[in-house]
Amino acid sequence: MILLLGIHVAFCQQKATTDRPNIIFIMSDDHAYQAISAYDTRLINTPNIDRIAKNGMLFTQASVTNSICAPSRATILTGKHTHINGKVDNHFPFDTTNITFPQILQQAGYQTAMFGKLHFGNSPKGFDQFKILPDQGAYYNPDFITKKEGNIKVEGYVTDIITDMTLEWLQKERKPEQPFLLMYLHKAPHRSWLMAERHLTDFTTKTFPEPKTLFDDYSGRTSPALEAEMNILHHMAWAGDNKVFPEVMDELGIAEIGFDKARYAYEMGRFTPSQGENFRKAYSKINQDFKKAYPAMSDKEKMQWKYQRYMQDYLGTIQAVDENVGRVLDYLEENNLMENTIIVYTSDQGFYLGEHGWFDKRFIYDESFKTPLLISWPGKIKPGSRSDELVQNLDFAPTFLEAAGVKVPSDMQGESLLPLLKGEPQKWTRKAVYYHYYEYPAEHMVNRHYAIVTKDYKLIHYYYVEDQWELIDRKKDPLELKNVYNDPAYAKVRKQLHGQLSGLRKKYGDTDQLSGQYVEKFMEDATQGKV
Ligand code: SGN
Ligand code: CA
Repeated sequence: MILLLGIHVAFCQQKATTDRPNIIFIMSDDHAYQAISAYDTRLINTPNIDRIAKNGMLFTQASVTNSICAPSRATILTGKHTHINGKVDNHFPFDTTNITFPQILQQAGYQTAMFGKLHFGNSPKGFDQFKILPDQGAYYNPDFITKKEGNIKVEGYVTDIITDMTLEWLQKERKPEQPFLLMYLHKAPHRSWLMAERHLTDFTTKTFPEPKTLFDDYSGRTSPALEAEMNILHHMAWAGDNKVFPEVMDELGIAEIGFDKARYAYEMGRFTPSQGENFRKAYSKINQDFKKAYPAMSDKEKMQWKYQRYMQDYLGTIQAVDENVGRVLDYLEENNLMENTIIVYTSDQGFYLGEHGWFDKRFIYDESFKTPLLISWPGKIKPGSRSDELVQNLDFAPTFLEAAGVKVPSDMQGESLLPLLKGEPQKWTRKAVYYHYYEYPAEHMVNRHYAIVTKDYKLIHYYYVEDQWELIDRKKDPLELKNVYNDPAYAKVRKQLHGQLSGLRKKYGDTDQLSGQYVEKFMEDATQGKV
């Protein structure tokens, strides 16, 4: 009897452990939802990423709290807004006294691993294994900082390599007796958009539809949209981004934009001779045609030409992300690992693909404020379901902890997505989200702003250089071209949103945008030109 009881207890413990779901968190860098066919079929077909939506749930209103890389990652790991976790910008180091959800899961018995881009300036805590790119990382022949092998350099294409590492860990290091957290984090499709050799000839000959606001003149909003330096015509580099050969620029007398040729030279310098040859070959016809056309091109035509070049390269990098996500999903299917696994696909923020004439992110306008989010969890999430709730990257930490049956620390600020995933949206409470972007003055010159976003409106405060408010009617003006803040017809809405915004700022503890130790240090760095 005692023996039987012992066996029973052991069995229950074992069951309790294996019942806890595995978590695979797949995140790309700067992946716009417009470039995932589950969201939008105009630009690219991504059958593998779409598999996650087919098996699970697609979120139409997922957003970030601060649309920039490292701050978004800090929010994901801590479940806290920027002003609390302190990761104000891409440069200020992550404060490792923060407690992150992987640390908590590891302590609770999860096996943990991270592969790819983190961008914290320091190594992640709470991981049994990691291989991360230093800083932004390189597309070709990238270096990695690893937990067990020191610093290594791997020949090949970064998206394939990160996936190889991920699969190798699943095959050789995963311990079947433990649930696992696997963070699989792509560098692609980050600037400067170098695609894999196998896609070069396909994508450099494609043509893509232009967005409606490619020629936005920014007249309907306050000054930050006009002052930002992320316009495709004016700020995208000819060689460094669009792959115009530097000697062609010289021949045509085209002036550099930023570190244009230096960045091109840096990328070229990383290639092996054969990779470099393939690259030059793939872009040589484009360069020949450009040389002939350029002297007669109007500004409008230059914008159109640069937009096509941008899309070819950006989407080309996504083709490899999709293929590699497919490799991981296939492995999980073939090894019976789908059943009890939460698979998330998201990006650290959205990205402008020519909307408002822009590339990059940072602003609260939809294409960069929103981010793709697809989650599958067989048996728990109804296949092919959708949610229009206002979820955020802030919510991942509490979601994963709750799914693992671990207590969520009371100072985490997100809301668990479990009710939405399990088809109980009536239990979801959030009706408005809070946003705060800080990195200014800095690259792309997007002014600091904070905001409240509801399903119907955005109330935005650009506070740093000038004091300016914007009110966007999301339903009537989905392209976000018109500030109606001073329109008397919106007086009541404006008043109500101001009240809600103050309430949110109080709730999240962001009462004074210019104070707090992190922000003060950031300001000091910014004034000294270190940001
Ligand atoms: C680099 C890019 C910027 C980009 C930042 C932040 N410039 O500095 O265009 O906004 O990264 O990106 S580049 O000339 O170096 O490509 S983030 O995704 O890391 O936030
Ligand atoms: Ca990013």
